[in-house]
Amino acid sequence: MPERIPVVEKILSANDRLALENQARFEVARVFAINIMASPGAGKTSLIEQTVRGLAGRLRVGMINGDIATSYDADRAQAAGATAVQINTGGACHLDAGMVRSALGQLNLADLDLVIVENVGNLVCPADFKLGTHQSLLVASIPEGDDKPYKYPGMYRGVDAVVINKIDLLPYVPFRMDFFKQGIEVLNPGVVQFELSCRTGEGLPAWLDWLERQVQTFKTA
Ligand SMILES: Nc1nc2c(ncn2[C@@H]2O[C@H](COP(=O)(O)OP(=O)(O)OP(=O)(O)O)[C@@H](O)[C@H]2O)c(=O)[nH]1
Ligand SMILES: [Mg+2]
Repeated sequence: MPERIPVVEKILSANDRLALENQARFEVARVFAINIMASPGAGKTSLIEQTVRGLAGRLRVGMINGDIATSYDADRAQAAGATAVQINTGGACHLDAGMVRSALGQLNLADLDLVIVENVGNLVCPADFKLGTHQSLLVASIPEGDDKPYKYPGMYRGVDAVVINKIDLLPYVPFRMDFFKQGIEVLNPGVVQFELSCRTGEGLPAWLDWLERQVQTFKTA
């Protein structure tokens, strides 16, 4: 129905405007922001916990967590040392820029170098909503299967970096790393990738160094 199309466009552009406002707030405060997306249980919060601990004394980290319900993940990030704010989306399957704007009202950006946004676990909708972060990261994990880039191309196409988590499970779960990476390469040629395990710590230093470099490059630009 033709009259529906302008409504959708209006909603999307309203979100984009709010995203630009969020980005401006990050710019003014010189805070680098990254949006982490993944399927449920891929290890978003585990990566955030490891990142906060691994960068302790190097970067001051804030975390905005989006979940349909509970504050479990914000509590975990806070326990790891982040300043964390919880957003309950009340059923929505993604964060939007307005929700992030509300959360920013509860964070003192002047005390932070990095804000990590944990999006709602979902490989579809979050990719369509800009939040105003500088970069976006997809956390994939071994037990999800090696076909995910082929089945969820929109998510893999739009991100700035991919973390492949749970590599400690490679001996136990069928997963063709070459096939998985070929899928990513077709959709997002040359995208930065990290293979790591939040459980064993293997591969974490390369991720932490890269993230710290992104923040420092942003701050000195
Ligand atoms: N074996 C293994 N398990 C992991 C690893 N990273 C996370 N897990 C486990 O995976 C489960 C989910 O981890 P979370 O960090 O809560 O995942 P999430 O993506 O934040 O989940 P939601 O926020 O619910 O979407 C937990 O039981 C973690 O202990 C890993 O590297 N290896
Ligand atoms: Mg989580």
